Amino acid sequence: MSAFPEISKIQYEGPESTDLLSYRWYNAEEVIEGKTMQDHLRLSVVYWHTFRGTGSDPFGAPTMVRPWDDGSESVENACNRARAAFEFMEKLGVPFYAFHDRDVAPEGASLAESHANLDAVCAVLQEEQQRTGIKLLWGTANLFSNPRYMHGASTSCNADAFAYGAAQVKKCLEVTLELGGENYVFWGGREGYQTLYNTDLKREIDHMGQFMNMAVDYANKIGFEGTFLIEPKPKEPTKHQYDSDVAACINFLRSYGLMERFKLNIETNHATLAGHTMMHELDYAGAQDMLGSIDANTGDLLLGWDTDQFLTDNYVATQIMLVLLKYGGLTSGGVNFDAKVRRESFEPIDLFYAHVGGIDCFARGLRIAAAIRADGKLDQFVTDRYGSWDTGVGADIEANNHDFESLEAYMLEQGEITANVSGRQEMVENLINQYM
Ligand code: XUL
Ligand code: CO
Repeated sequence: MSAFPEISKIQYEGPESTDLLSYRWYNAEEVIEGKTMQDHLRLSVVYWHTFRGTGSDPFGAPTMVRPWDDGSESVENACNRARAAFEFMEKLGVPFYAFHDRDVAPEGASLAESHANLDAVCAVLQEEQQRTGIKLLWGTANLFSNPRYMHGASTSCNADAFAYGAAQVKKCLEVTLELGGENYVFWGGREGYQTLYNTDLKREIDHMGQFMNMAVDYANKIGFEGTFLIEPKPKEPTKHQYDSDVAACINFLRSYGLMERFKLNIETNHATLAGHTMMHELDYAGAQDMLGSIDANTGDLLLGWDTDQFLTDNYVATQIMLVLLKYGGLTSGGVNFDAKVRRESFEPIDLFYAHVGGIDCFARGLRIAAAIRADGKLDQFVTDRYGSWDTGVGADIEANNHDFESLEAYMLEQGEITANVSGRQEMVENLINQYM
């Protein structure tokens, strides 16, 4: 039985199309900078929002109408939901999906029962992956919803919560391996604090380092070769999340000897909550060779929380794609739509409008970024701006042929620095506008 009988496969119809259920910019097989759009973007649908989102909020009950879902926590319902999810992804034409253990399968009355539920649903996921060719971008364990994790998992004051979390991640790694997942994500759910008065910060972060090292050891033991990704977020649900931004995550990974096996999964709305632009977070990660994957969404300018909306802003998508192309693109990562339809957009067809728009926004961003790069004016401007480092004293400093003494001698002789040149921010912003 079809979950979306009124929808046929979304087609690329080109920029002239006015059909809101067609792609105007996303043409999967079209080659840009030597790679197909599909391979550049590696689009992915998230299970949690798209198939478990109910529209409930702190002020009201669920609104979503999902005819394929009987609302129960049964394994049978979970299996039917999985089939609906694959029909959705197939009609959208996306190559990947991502899940938490507890979104795809219901939590049981015991850990053993939860493991068994996950195995049962995974058999259906496996079947559907084979039927459609859709692959798992990443798996992750939900270590934040159950009340046992109220103080966190790996950073909990309760050692048993650490142990339970370890057991859950162990199983989730096995399942991710079985389903051929290309990455494994850690988003630090409740790994943070509400007040430092009751918190042993050093002990908690040390525990998190130990937990991640155990995950790497177990992955090596079972032959999971995928990339581990940490997803930075500064707050919500805790006042301060330890993985607060890209720089904090890199510092954590370096401190605990995890740089080899980890990269970052960077989310737009998390970046803005941290007081950064997405472009900043991506560029910082890229500069450290830590760019792994992106959770594609956006916040709302006037709301200070994680609204997880679908991105429709061509400027932000262009900025994202400019940075991704600069650092050689996504490797094992993807553009993962960690975004949800609004509570008022409660009909199944809204899931299509949302994803088609989000996909087209990224496809357009890719096209614009590639045009900017092909034109070369922006690159040339940046290259010229740093020209003083290509010859003379600049080149000598970069080659480590100077120290404070030799630079003092140089400047005493030179007297004053060569004249500065304008940064031309307004001109550069106008230049970007020429491509939009
Ligand atoms: C929470 C968030 C998560 C992670 C996966 O803000 O983004 O959904 O992406 O746990
Ligand atoms: Co996310």
